[in-house]
Amino acid sequence: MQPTTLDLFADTEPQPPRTEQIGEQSWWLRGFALPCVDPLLAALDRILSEAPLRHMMTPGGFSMSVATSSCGALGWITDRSGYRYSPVDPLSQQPWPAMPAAFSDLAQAAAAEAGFAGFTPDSCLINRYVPGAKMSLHQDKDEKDYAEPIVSLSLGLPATFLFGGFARADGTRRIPLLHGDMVIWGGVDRLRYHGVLPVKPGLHPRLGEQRLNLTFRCAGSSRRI
Ligand code: MD3
Ligand code: FE
Repeated sequence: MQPTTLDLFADTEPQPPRTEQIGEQSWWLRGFALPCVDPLLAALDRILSEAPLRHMMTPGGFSMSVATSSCGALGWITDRSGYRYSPVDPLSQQPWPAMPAAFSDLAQAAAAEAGFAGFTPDSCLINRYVPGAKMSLHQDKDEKDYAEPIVSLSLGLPATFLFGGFARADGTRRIPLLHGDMVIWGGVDRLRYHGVLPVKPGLHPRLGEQRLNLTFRCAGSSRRI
């Protein structure tokens, strides 16, 4: 047997842990989605052909730098009258595309790793960042049941995620999210402030000049009675 240089490194270099706890009930699963990227992207293409990405208007009248769409029973929307979940895509005035099993199965598997067994999302928000696009610090408060976690999947270009505290002015931790990474945010961490720094220019081998982020949510009433 003639070991290659790669084999030697694989055997001797200490590997960073693939799972990292970043909050009391928040977990970063590096590369968790890598084995299923192909079916995910195929399903995503079908969804975006039905419900294209668009730059929504905030209640304050600014166009978001991130382009968004959704699938599942509910989709997150914003316009001059506010933020909310809607069963209908305002562009097509039709229901959002159904959530593919490839999405909900992956989200459920990731949530289970973080101790949230049986997670059944009814909404997937799709965010596209081109270089320069960002998301300012905010809390996710439009979902009905904060006992349900939010599960995120990052694809394409890297981004620096800001994980904050419970007040806007609290300090933030910077988390470098890569293609295939997933994060689960639940329980006591569910209402933390968070955001994304402007995405740096670059070309991802699979997705080109963009970062896609999918967040799986239970937006409607809780599945727990
Ligand atoms: C932490 N999206 O769509 S996902 C959003 O990368 C959003 O596109 C970011 O924030 C993105 O609302 C971050 C990760 C995320 C989502 C919800 C959270 C992190 C969270 C809720 C509480 C704490
Ligand atoms: Fe958010």
